[in-house]
Amino acid sequence: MRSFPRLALVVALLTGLAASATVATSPSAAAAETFSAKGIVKSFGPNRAYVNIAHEDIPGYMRAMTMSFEPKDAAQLKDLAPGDAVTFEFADLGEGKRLITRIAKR
Ligand SMILES: [Cu+2]
Repeated sequence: MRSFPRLALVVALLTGLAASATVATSPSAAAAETFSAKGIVKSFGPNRAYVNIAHEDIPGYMRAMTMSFEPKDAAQLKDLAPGDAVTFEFADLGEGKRLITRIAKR
């Protein structure tokens, strides 16, 4: 069976990839902390794929600055406009990805 060694190699590689992916993702998944913040909506990305918010200090996380957050669901951003003051909660998923879990005007 000529193709068997190749198949075995592919299976071994995939198993190895799956194992390393598990190792790579579990620390960040465990560290996916959520934070509450206040800020002002500044602008949106194309199709509201993200929102730039000038956020206030977030204790234990970072000082005040403007940065982007991705909505968990695009509908979360539909009633917002630049200049709106908001309170929001987000999860830091690592690698610069921050997902808004809740956002409301204040
Ligand atoms: Cu920031």
